[in-house]
Amino acid sequence: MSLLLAMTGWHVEDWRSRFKALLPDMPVVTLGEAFDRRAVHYVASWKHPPGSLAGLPNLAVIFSLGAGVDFLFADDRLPEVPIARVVDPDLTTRMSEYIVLHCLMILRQQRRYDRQQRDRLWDDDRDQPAARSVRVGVMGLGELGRDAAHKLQVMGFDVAGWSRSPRAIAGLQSFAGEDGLPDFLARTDILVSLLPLTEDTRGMIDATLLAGLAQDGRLGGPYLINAGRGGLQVEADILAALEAGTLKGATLDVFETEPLPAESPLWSHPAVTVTPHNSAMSEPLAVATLIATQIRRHQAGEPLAHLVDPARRY
Ligand code: NDP
Ligand code: OXD
Repeated sequence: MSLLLAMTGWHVEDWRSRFKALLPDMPVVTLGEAFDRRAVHYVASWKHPPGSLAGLPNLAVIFSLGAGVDFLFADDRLPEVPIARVVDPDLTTRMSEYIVLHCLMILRQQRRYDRQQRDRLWDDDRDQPAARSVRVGVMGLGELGRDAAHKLQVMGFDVAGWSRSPRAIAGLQSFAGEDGLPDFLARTDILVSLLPLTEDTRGMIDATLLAGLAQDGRLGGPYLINAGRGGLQVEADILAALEAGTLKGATLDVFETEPLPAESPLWSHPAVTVTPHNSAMSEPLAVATLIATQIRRHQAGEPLAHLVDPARRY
């Protein structure tokens, strides 16, 4: 019974060492070596080469090494076994730090003061909106969205959330589904996207959605923060809305193509903040420990935690 590590872009030997330490009795194999495909019961994957998990007759579970699982469903030869993903308090905390940081950067106009400092300009603008007068809308009220919404409320923002199914969260105005989207957008000054990438959400941050955001808010125009997935956004539409002035700024951690190509106009746009898909890096030992615990549970016949719904694909 072995664990197959299937990843691209990460140091597989570091992951092998972590899993060997946590599961000393379990052989840990990698795609880059010859291994017995019948012995593989578990896979831990991050962006495995499509098709590489086919032909594992005794595979029982695929573990995503991240919170998102869109890369798994992009593989049309993915074995039909249960998929479990990462839900980790450290990752959640890091994401909330990022969301609160960038909402505060917008509220307190920090980019403007950076420019003023560079230009040695003393302009102590007295128009400082209060957090309670700024309406933040969090798209996605899952593990990450709920925590971010709560921490934004602690900072005083007027927060609402939007999800696929109705969510009753104490103190949070919530909207759901396509029917709830227009009202949610119309009361949103800062739109925070923490949605998974699925067939339903792909490309949804487009011209139509951006045009629905509030234009009457205390910030003088709406802002977008996307830390979900780049496939959610249509970058040409974001740039067009920025040029038209219907979007005042965008903070993007994720992109249609990653790494963001050097020629992308997003890099140098004065109203865009770019971060390299690291708003919430998973702490490797925490992830390996979570997966090792799940494997032990599975071997003991206990139910797995954090299972992905194969129909919803998140
Ligand atoms: P969850 O699965 O816990 O939550 C997803 C939320 O999105 C749920 O509230 C769900 O609604 C909602 N949702 C899904 N589809 C739709 C839809 N069609 N319309 C409306 N709402 C929808 O995910 P997490 O919070 O753990 O993570 C969210 C995403 O964040 C990940 O999938 C990943 O892509 C991204 N991420 C990015 C990172 C980064 O570094 N940039 C790091 C980690 C994650 P409902 O509640 O009704 O199910
Ligand atoms: C994740 C990510 O999905 O880092 O965990 O994007």
